[in-house]
Amino acid sequence: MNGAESLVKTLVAQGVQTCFANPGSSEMHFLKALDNPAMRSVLCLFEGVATGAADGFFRMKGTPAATLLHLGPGLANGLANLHNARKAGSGIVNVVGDHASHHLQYDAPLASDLDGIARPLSHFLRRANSPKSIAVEAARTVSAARPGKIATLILPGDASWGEAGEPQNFPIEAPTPRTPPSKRIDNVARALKKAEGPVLVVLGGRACRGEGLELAGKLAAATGCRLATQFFSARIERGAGRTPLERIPYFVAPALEFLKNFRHIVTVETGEPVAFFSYPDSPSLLKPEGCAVHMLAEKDEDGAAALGMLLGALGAQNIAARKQERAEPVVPNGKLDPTSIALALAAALPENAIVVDESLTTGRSTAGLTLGAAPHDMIQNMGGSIGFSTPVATGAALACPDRRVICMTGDGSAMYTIQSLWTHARENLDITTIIFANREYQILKAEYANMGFQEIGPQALAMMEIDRPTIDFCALAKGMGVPSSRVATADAFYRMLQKSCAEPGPMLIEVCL
Ligand SMILES: Cc1ncc(C[n+]2csc(CCOP(=O)(O)OP(=O)(O)O)c2C)c(N)n1
Repeated sequence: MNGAESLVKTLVAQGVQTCFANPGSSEMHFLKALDNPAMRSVLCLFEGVATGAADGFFRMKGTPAATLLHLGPGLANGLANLHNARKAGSGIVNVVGDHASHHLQYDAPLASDLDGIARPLSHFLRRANSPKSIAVEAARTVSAARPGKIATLILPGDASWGEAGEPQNFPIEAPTPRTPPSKRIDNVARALKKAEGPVLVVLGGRACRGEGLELAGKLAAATGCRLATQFFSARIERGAGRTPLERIPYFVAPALEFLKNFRHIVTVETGEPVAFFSYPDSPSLLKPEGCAVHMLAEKDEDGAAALGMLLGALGAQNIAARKQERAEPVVPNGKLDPTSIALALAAALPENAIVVDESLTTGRSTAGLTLGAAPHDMIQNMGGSIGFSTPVATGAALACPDRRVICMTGDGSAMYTIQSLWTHARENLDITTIIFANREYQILKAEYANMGFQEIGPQALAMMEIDRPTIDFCALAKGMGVPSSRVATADAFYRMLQKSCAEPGPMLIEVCL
């Protein structure tokens, strides 16, 4: 058995059975080893698609997938979506091919400071120096990724082709989230008991779903506190029958307005609200003066356990959780705008859908309209690097083949990683990609005004408009094997969305705004 075979067998034995790949010459032995029925290999036509897909896979499955990337440049192409994954707490195992050790000294064209490129975004970084130790290194890499970290294994050619030891079949323990200290929980309980004025509980991480969400709903019912998330969350379970979470607005002025009356903010697996960007004369921290912040659970702690302990300390374990009622669906007609789009989405969302949201200006202010829709998961971009949604949808669809994925993206964002569509078609994934085609970087126009500029000059404007030439998304979809439709009214959008959800396989809807 060579090193590459030992590596793939170890990955499989450690539970990593999906690999998003964009290979090159240095990974030929790994490719040969991927011919293993226990490993699903998915070709991505750009590394940013591979890393984003691995992010989406982890967000839905909770266990890491692998990526296969080609030396420093291949990894560098994937870094932006690794950044987003890192911020979302997604675990990923990157296998990055490198030249054979003896070849590195000659500075061949693809030689680079690969370790240097990998280090800033990898929580864990190893170089497999010997085929004999590759299995142990691979098992350690998986174990490092499992709790939601970026783990990178550099695979030199000679470690791939050399004679290896046995695969690592016994799992190496991955640490579980820490339980918060009870003293801290008691302090928060005491503060809440004597709190004067409104309390906001801000949830992040795993606390936005499952047991954590249910317990937060109990806390809201018991204490009357309000529940919210930051503007972006890694994954929220929402919709009818679930505890509803408000969303702290994106822009500083409405965020300050939203927060202004709270005297206490309790944070669970997240930090206190911070502005996405800084602006002249505007604060970075958004809490009002005199508001106390109580950290109930840190990002890597068990937020559900913390909420359970808090309910215990308040004697409120048995109360019924606050829940969202089903909203009567309203099928909109006429003009397409953020409200009619959100109503169409709410009416058409199938039970248990996964919504990947990169809708930017088209969807950000109207997400509340889908709170009473059928239960669904919502995935958002935690790292702010656009081009995240179509790759993440790819991974989410592979993680949950029995669920429809709705991927909403601005046209500008879509163009970063449009190659995802080809993988949607090749793998016949149940993904509806909705492109909000306003032919501009609209958010940047708002940000330009937020900086206090009254007028936009022609050169600046040209940097924020993507209309000359007009991008034909239906043609792009056709070229990559995805059926598509263009809609210009709210009712046509609703009908097309519904149709796409009823039929298997991918579909693209270009929404002309
Ligand atoms: C990697 C990266 N490059 C650039 C940006 C800056 N940026 C933020 S939003 C945006 C444009 C988004 O346009 P679009 O997706 O069409 O949404 P719209 O604002 O029109 O709703 C850009 C370029 C970014 N966030 N990430």
